[in-house]
Amino acid sequence: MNTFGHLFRVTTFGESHGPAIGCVIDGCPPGIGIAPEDFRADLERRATGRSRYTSQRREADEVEILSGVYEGRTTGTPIALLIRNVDQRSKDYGRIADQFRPAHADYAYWHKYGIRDPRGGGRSSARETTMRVAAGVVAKKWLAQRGVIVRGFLSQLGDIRPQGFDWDVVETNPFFWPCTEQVPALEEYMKALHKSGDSVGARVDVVAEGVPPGWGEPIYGKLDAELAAALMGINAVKGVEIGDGFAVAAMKGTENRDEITADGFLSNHAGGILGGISSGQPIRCSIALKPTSSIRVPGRSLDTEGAAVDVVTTGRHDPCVGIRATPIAEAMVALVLIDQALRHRAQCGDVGAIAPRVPGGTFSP
Ligand code: EPS
Repeated sequence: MNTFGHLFRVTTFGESHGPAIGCVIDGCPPGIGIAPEDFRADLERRATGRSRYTSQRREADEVEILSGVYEGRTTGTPIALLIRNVDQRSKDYGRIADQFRPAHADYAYWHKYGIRDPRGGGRSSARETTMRVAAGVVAKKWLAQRGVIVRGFLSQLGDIRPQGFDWDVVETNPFFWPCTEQVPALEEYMKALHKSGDSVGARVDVVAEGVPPGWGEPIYGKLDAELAAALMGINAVKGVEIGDGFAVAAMKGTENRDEITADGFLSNHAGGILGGISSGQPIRCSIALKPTSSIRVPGRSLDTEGAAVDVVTTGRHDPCVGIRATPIAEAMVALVLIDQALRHRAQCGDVGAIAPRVPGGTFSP
């Protein structure tokens, strides 16, 4: 399955070391202004080689719009986007082509298909997420025209957590970290990690503000269920929380409920979703990403013949994939939201609230 969404449908294709990667967006509303340069900012945010703390592969990530846009506006027909791969170094993968990296998808791909493209991780590479971000740019544009802003930040790196929060600083450092004072400590942490040849996990939070009440389906296709599936579908994601997430297990009803007054909700434990439908409050999602499996520290495994091997992965790998995951998670949230908005419009005839509502409020960490 390489297609995502119901009315706003995105199909991605391509491998990390193939000639190109791309996507087709079907069902996109007409009239959205889109130019190749619109993709640049988010693709840069996600790209490798933009700081010393990520993979040093250098891809231009220039989007070619092949169809679905005329005179700078979407036409309602399928939008095909293409990015050519230019900096593949497939010899890095020669030694591990017939070995299974512990914790890597290559073991499961091999057993499922009996064949795989090992170069750069092939289809299981984080390179695929480039096209999710590209499709997310179109979704974000449509959402922004309706007052919906989707943005995220790194909320944990290993065992380090933010000691302050300011949206304005998130984009000023290579980690998407919301507290400037801690950035030097993160840099030191990453340098030591790189030297050790190991990798580390991370957590990313995404917030969608301005979502009106009513988006989401009541039983199957709940907004939170689709967000969880979309976010879990990002490579390396092992956990998703909506609102207070797993913390609700230890809560009392009196602590967890978000009381409602004429001035608004008094809290947002629910993460902006009630009964699978947006409440008008900020939507809060959080993902946990596992440590990169491609590491230099030797690990025991098998090769495709079943012989024991010590796997050592060299090459240009991210010591923490979470550092580049913020724009990817934002894109997945935006794709779910546009799809649910269009579904709501199809059934209910508008994308805003029908009944009077209380103010949704803003996000506070
Ligand atoms: C990746 C391994 C590296 C990363 C790649 C993701 O690929 P390579 O060994 O070819 O340099 O650079 O990330 C990207 C190319 C990208 O655009 O995100 C992996 O195994 O997932």
